Amino acid sequence: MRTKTYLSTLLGSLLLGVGALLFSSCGKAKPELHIYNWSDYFAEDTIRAFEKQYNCRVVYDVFESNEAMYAKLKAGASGYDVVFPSSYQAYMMHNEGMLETLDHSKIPNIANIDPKFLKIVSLDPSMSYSVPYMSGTTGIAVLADKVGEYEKSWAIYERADIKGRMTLLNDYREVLGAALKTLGYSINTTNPQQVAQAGEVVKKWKANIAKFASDEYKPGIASGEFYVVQGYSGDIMQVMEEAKIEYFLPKEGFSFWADDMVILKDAPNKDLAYQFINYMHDAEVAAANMEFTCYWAPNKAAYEHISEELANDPMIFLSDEQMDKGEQIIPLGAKDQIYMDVWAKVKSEE
Ligand code: N2P
Repeated sequence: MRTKTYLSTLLGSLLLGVGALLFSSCGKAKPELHIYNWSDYFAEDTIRAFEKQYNCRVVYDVFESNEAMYAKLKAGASGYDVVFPSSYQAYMMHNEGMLETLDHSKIPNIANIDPKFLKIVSLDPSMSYSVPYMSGTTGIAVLADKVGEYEKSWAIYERADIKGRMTLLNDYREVLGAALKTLGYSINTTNPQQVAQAGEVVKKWKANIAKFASDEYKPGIASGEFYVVQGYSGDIMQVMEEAKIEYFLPKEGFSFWADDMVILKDAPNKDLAYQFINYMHDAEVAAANMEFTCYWAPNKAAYEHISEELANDPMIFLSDEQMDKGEQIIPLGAKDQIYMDVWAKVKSEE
């Protein structure tokens, strides 16, 4: 009995050893690409198709704001290869030496990038450290059935009759920016008095909202929990059919933005990162991502592959007139602190 046990143990170990040998020689683990991105930002098949084509595994983590993403990276989170900051955040990260200078020979598809985008939106028109991914607007979505008559204005947040049914983004530049617009100021002012005034406006709005939310607003309005939300155009469009949702760009002005793809300087798998960025600007891949996300991928080769409906959607391709009412959030360097201080006060005060 003892001998039998000993023998079977020996046999077991031998088999395990052979197995390990086999695994290490033939079953080599696949290379991994670590992505850090906003949620709901790829078509359903994008990642799977990339994994198949490049025989790799993609690990996809999400963040809900530039601030949260940046804080995590600064706190020492390493291991990410490709990150998707908004352009102003990418600019700041580049200034801090966090980003790889891009080798264009490894991204031939950047020839597809729409020059119009580079001219009017990009903060890095030579794409030296970033490649644009998507662009959209930040506006207001309402459940018309619940809200009744309303004006297309940020003043909707003053409505005490729908108190507790509204949300604002959990994003200091977007929320203070909206308040600055209602006061007739630039979204990028560095005048401390103007930002302080905007803080007072947000405090009034805060009394009527359920919460500051950057991800929850979407299922919240789709399910009818929230009636008015500040949100991103494409994310609202993705759920528009689930409920009677209307989206508008407030008359006082709004922000438009772009999110970019960057490679971190300490990225463990730079080759795969380049392949991924290049893949995202394949005309058909970019078109599929546009159809799903309902944002503008500034890829001129993709425009031929999108549906007529999308191509003619004024929420995706803004008219020049609308564009004039929007303002892009730009980096403010050290003056950013003015906003952060006011925001911290708004958030902490009852
Ligand atoms: C993606 C939302 C990204 C918008 N779901 C913010 N730049």
